[in-house]
Amino acid sequence: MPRKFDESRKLQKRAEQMMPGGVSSPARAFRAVGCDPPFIVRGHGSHVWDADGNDYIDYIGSWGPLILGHAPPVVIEALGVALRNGTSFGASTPAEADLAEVVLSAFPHMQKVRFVSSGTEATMSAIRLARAYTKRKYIVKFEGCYHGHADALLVKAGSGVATLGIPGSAGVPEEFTQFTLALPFNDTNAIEQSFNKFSNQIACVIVEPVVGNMGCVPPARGYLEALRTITKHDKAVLIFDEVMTGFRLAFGGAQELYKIQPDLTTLGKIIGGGLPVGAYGGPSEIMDLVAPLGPMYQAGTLSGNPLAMAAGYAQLRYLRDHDEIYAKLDKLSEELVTGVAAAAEEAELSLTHNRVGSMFTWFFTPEPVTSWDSAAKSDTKAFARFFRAMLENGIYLPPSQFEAAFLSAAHSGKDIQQTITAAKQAFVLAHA
Ligand code: HOZ
Repeated sequence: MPRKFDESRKLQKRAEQMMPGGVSSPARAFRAVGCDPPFIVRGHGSHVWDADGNDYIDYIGSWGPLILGHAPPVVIEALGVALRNGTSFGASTPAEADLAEVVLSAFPHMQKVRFVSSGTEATMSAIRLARAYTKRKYIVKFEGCYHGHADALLVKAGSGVATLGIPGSAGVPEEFTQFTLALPFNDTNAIEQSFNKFSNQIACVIVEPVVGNMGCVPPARGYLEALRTITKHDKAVLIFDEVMTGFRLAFGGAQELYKIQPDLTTLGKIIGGGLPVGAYGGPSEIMDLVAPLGPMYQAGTLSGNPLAMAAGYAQLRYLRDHDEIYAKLDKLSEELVTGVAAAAEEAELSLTHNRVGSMFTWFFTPEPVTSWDSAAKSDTKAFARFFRAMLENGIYLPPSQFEAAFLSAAHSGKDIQQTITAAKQAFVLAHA
């Protein structure tokens, strides 16, 4: 029996009357996959349910935060306790220092951290701080990387910008991006050339050390080391945007996995346990420029919100005390990603699969995907057919070729086998 989506369609129509595209964030509108989005009403463990009662195995996980799955008891209990005391005070609370302590323990280069309310705020503030510290104007970012929607960063960006084919964004005057240099990811020559041309003028290089926003793209061997060497040599700040990778690829994020220390790190997603949070941090020498200690201004009414702090602290403490989770995530993700790739091969479809830990993407292209140019060669129409067939089979994937999927500690071997079986059927349809 085909699934019914009547309730979700009704809800979508209602939302469209009042909200652009019916959504609060463009990627959720499912525009790139040619179907209406299911309206999610409940999540538990590895599953979500929509308004029509359809059940899905979820590989979005709220786009990364839910590393323990939906509604993990440890987070729900901590939230219950915090909630009874109130929702927001706009004042300091003990919970901020609790979360700060565990974040600092995971990132050895960080001596201080500032909490904000989203990843966008974290990256925007880290760049302002890098400029304040170096007294330079230029910034380097990479094509297909996405660091939120601040004006200067919406240049050749990934995520929804890439999905919807919007090259930059309307409403951003070119003067606002004149100091943004967008270079190809994984290309050491390009970065060397830029530093030669703009020597002593580049404030920072910001990078997703493992990219999640053009689909999952790992760094080439030696690439992060090269970024570290070049930035150090030119006294530019190296910013690792670990909003996705922090506490996901390892407790200490991509920088622990690849053993590279950046100057500043931005965080979000997992550190909020599913509530809105971001953070940026680094050595005191840089962080002490942030107001009220220094002249770099950044503020927020809901920054350090006690509910977000409590949820994040509960989730991070659980991860710290259950380090074995990372090996389990790695093993199950490998089983899933290679199982689906083998099903594609059986169906004589050439896919490329990229995976680092529990972040992964099946690209509908036979060629290796190492940069935006190679990701963009994917057959997005075939991806959309695959996506719709998977959804019909009860598998909820990111609705874009250019977004990473995530596995959680709540996923089971049974979920993985069910997903591989669904993929076998979907590949037959994706062929059509
Ligand atoms: N920027 C997010 C994915 N990379 C999408 C967030 C959302 O639409 O919820």
